[in-house]
Amino acid sequence: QEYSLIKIKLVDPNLKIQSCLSEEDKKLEVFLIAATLKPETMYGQTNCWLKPELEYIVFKVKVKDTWQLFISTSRAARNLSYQGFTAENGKIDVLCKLTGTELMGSKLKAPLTSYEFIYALPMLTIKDDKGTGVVTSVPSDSPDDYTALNDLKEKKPLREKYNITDEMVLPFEPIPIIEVPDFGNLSAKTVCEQLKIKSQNDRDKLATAKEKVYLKGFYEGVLLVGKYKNQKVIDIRKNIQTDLENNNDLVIYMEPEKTVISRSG
Ligand code: ZZB
Repeated sequence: QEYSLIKIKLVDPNLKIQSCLSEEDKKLEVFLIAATLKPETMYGQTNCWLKPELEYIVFKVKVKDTWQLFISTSRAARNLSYQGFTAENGKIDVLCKLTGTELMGSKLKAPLTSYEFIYALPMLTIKDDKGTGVVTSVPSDSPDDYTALNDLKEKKPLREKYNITDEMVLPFEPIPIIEVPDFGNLSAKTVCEQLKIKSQNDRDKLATAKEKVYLKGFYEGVLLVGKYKNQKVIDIRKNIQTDLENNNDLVIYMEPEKTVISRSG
């Protein structure tokens, strides 16, 4: 499985990370890396999701001859270490370990979105064993993101639990970026309302919603913004991926198939 990893930059130094770094490494840029199959939706990012209790690591990578710091699960870092990003093949230079909670509320700069800054917010349903453990949020087109963002907007105690201020959540509305026949320009919102999804814990309904918008958006979606405006998503996805990569905002990541242990004999 090939994923695009979107580089989402930490705007302010994180104190815990700073305390782990040498003076030299403190000069490097730090990125959360979000795994996605849909780089064309990056125009609609409103926040970045982290799982509060999950452990993330900060590790050193080289992209196009520039050293930088990436944040992901150690599982993803290990995979990246076999894909030419680290000093030595298969070896990770772990500089710091921290939980999602310790990164919550970080101010971030993400590529392509029209919001100048976005924030790291909690999503409880992130899977530990998929992608990087960092998920970028596109509530216009992803039912999971739409519902999780609404949960945070509607539930003040949930914000308070993770020290999320109103300014990090309330101003952020889904951005219309892709027109999908029958679903309009906020397809996730349309489908979540149709299915009467109440919270991010409505897992079955959310799976149905995802299936509905995924296929139709994939084959029939038309981009409404940016350089490839009015073109079908399926025709220009690769161009957006290449543009982001050339601009140093994206790296390509291969996720190996899960090992199947067969019991024979
Ligand atoms: C941006 C985006 C925009 C996404 C969208 C989806 C949608 P898949 O297809 O099942 O492999 N994701 C990535 N990693 C994780 C994780 N560890 N736990 C939970 N969710 C994760 O799912 C890939 C998508 O799942 C990724 O693409 C990411 O969200 C999320 F408009 O990134 B996506 C209808 C979906 N729309």
